[in-house]
Amino acid sequence: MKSLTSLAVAIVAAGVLLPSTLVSAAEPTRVSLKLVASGLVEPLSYNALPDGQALVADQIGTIRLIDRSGKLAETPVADFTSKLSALNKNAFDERGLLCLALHPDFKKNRRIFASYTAPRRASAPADYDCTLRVSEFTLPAAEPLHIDPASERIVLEVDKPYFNHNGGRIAFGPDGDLYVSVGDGGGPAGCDIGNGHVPEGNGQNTTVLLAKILRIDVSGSDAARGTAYRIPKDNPFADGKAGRPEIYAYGIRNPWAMSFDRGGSHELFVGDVGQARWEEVNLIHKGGNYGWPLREGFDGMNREHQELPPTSKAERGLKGEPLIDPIVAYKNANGWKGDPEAYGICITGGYVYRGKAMPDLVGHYVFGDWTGTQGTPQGRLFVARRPASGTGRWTIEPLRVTGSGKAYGCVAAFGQDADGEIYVLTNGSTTLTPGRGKVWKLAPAEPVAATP
Ligand SMILES: [Ca+2]
Repeated sequence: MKSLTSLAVAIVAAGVLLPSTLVSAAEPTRVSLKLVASGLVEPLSYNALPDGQALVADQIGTIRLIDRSGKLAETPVADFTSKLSALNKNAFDERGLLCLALHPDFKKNRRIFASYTAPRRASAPADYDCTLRVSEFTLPAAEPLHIDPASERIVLEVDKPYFNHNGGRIAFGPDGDLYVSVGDGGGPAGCDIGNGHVPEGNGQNTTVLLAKILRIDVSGSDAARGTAYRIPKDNPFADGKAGRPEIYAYGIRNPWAMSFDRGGSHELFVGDVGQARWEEVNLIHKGGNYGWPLREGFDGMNREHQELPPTSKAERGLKGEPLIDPIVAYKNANGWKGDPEAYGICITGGYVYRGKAMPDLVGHYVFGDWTGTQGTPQGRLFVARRPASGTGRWTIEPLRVTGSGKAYGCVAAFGQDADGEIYVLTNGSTTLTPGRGKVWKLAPAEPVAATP
């Protein structure tokens, strides 16, 4: 049982009582990272195949195979480079090949889904940046494994005004439907403000697909709607009257990343990248409004001065619906300079651990932060522990990495295999620079050498 004494310590700032990050006072849990693959640029998706091999998607547009012996094959399984919007070379970018998802019946149908940023489509405003696209491919079983890029079937497209805040994570739910995370559209001002943003923010505007979690049924197309997918009948706005029928939940800023718990009640977890003050994890419920850009973390939001304490704290959305709190929020070092509890600047959502190697983590949510400090590759790893009551706020603890995997760099994404073990996908720099991307497997701490 974790000590409760450190919980709910209120911080007085600008005369407003702010809820604190919930940090366990316990000694950090020690883990290690075992190197699985290196020589990538920025791996963003790790997908275990049923035959014991795995696919790794690199942001620059390639999908590569890790074979049964653990070797990363040189020849890509697929090369989508020519499908992508232009990327910033040797510089920071949020565009590219973002995520892969195997169909729940992959063993039988070999269907595989990919999300990536494509060039701006002709129907989008001329000053928009790119298109977030979800496509389907087939991975023939014949070895060497190869996806023919020409076999693409475009499933869904969302116009993006700016290069950042794509979201772009995809995952199949226990219901067999495909969930898609979409960011608020981005822009230099942040705060859900700018070209392609409405005054109330895309987060609160249910007539657009930006700043949402979407749910679609990819078992067939819908001729009446002219879509390559169907709308699940119980989607919150399925009739299209009060919002786009694809929407499952809303009020989300930049959902990076999204995962279903393999065990328990298969809850949906989303790490929502914050603006300047709070990074958060949300448990997503159907129809839920998660507050952005009216709220950040457990707090209100100051959209004119993002790093300053909030000027107001909205309790309800525009339809009068309650705004749902995250289960975890931690301080962003940009808004809380020098604060020892400002753990990072950009959350990287992970997975609920369901493996065997670390019994202490089972049922708890392992995640990270891109980097503790802007511009330096110093990511962080954490575990958020489920409250004993089952509901409410979770506690957050740093995971201390011991041994040779210590200098893992930026935490770009996570993966999980069929055994529930977790993979950490890293970039040794903050830019798309060749050769610095690695895949690691989360493992128990290496034994500490006895000191004389
Ligand atoms: Ca929120």
